[in-house]
Amino acid sequence: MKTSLAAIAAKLKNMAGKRVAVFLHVRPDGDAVGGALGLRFALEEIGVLCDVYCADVIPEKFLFLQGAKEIRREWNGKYDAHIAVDCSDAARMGEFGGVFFSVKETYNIDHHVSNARYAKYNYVGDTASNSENLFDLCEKMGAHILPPAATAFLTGVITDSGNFAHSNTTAMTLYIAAELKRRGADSQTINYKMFKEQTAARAKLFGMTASEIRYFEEGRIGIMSITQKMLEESGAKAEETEGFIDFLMGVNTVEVGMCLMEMKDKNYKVSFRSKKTDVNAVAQVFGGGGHKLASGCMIGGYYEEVVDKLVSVCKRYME
Ligand SMILES: [Mn+2]
Repeated sequence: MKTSLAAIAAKLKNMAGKRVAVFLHVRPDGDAVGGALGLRFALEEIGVLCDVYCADVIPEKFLFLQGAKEIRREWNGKYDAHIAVDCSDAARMGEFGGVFFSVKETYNIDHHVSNARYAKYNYVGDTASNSENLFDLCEKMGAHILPPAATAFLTGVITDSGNFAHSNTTAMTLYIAAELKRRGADSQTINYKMFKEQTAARAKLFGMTASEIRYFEEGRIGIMSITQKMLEESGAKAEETEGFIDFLMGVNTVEVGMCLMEMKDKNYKVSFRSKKTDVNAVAQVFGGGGHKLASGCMIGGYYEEVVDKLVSVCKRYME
């Protein structure tokens, strides 16, 4: 059933003294973690007891948020209502996707237009971040938003809007960010934790990688490569290379950027980013896929051969 945010707010307000479980999705991001924690604190402000569940470990970078370490992976309970946040379908909750339906009162609050409306009460707002919807909900519940909740919600707004740089950023996104700042959100710490903080090993690996970017087609194609040797020398972990490709896309001539990660078995994990070329189509040639402007695939072979194949296929899809 489609429900207005005001109707959901009225129902939750009536739950003082009762217990609620909030669920977020697997591979949790800033909007899932921030939104769930902000909602938890707001519910507690109106006397609702609240626990937060996620089937996956919460990444280290979000642990600065108050309450992040209390997010549970072990199911513990009996609750009067279940609320899913930022989950477009129940499968996104991972192993909690089944338990979610074990109570009658289920709520689904999300911002993905593809949302499957799987709960008893569903609200899907087309916002940059789901944290905007949840903040709106808390306002409608008349809950006090204290600084820890404001920081949590603003983490969601900032991460899902790409620090207000993505095209999904609206006047409402900025208005809500201003309201959260007014309520004591720590925007400096959020920015540092989300976009700047890194290990010395990552900084070293980045320098090694950036100094060896290769260009093709008059600079329209840029390739960054990370070898096992570079990982060893720098001491960085493969997952710390997230964001490297965004740096490559800042190079003014680059239309398509690729990041090649050498795996232990002589396979290359390739990430594509594009300013306009359909890199979903390019990735599909190699059995991968994704979105038009961001995709990925795996390719086996010798490094120079892999580069040749990637460049020649990519050229076919460029105007
Ligand atoms: Mn989101």
